[in-house]
Amino acid sequence: MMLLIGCALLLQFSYNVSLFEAWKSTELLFVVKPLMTGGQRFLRRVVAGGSGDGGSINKTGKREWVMLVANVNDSHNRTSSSMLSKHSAQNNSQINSTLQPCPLVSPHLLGPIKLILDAPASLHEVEDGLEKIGALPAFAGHWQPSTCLSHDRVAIIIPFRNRDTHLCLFLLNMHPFLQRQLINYSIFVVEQAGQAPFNRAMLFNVGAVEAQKLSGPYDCYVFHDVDLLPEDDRNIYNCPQQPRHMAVAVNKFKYKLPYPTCFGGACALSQKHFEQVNGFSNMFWAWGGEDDEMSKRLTDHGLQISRYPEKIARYHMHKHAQQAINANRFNLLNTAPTRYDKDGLNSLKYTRLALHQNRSFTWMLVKLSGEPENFPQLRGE
Ligand SMILES: [Mn+2]
Repeated sequence: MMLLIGCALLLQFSYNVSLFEAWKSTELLFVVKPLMTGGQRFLRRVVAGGSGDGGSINKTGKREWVMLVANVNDSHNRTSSSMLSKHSAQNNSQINSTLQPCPLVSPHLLGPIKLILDAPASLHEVEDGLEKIGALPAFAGHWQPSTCLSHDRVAIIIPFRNRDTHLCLFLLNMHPFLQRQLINYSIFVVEQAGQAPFNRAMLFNVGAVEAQKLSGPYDCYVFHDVDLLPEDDRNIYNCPQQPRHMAVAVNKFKYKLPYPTCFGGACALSQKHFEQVNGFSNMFWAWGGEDDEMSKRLTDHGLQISRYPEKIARYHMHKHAQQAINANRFNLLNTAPTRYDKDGLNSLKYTRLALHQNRSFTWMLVKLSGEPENFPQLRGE
């Protein structure tokens, strides 16, 4: 009993320390409020206005972002779930020595699936829904089969900003999907702080690096847009021998691959290949080009892009407004080969401003370095 209390105190303490470090390192003042009472939105943005209520000061002296509070549990529950995950991790490592490898084809696959597309009102609703079907992870969006040993340890990396509803739908659909595939996985949501154009590829780099630090080693990364949902669970979320482009047939493009070198939407890369090509480029701010750069980066390193057939790798993309376009993307693409070895993982600079580990995902807020000076120039098209 004393041991349990000791563990609880220790875990509670380390939780607070990690948050405190985030505060200290950025000199931001956060107020983390327990949310998630009935009907409240799960990702409540506390608009920075008054002193100490979130937000940071940008170069022009304005508060430039709003804090996202993704807290489900009060501190007591957080401690319990941390303990649960620790215990299950111990149990799993004990079980692991006797478990057989999972079957190469999971017996739980359904093939084409009916997606849940009705937006839940809150993360509470998402997690309640997952709990009802036994698909809610114990901690940090991590799950692994208890009856067999998974072949891969997969980190699912989701770049994020202002897409709360899409994230709810992603979690609700993807947890049961991945569990049917008997994947050992964790979901990481990497939110870009500030007002600079979105840098999807750089957020992928950050997510992979942070995943390794937080709960690695991972053999495999699935880099995934938050607005995409796979429609067939034979589309396995692991890393094959060669990098895999996953979002082959998307409703938005009439379920056809738009062009042969396409690498957009969702892709899977092993840790080995990801390191071999120095990760994604960090230089693509605003929409477009970063996926083509990775496509080129892979083939220029002698790798081949693999794909499931169009009838399996089908995706639903939620409708949304077109994002600001990077008018400079073709120039960047043309000159990319000269930068592979200096633009990527080895030049990645960012600050992690906050971290929160929910039951259904790990969320982090990051400030990216090297933001372009003049944002409007990027919106040239
Ligand atoms: Mn989209």
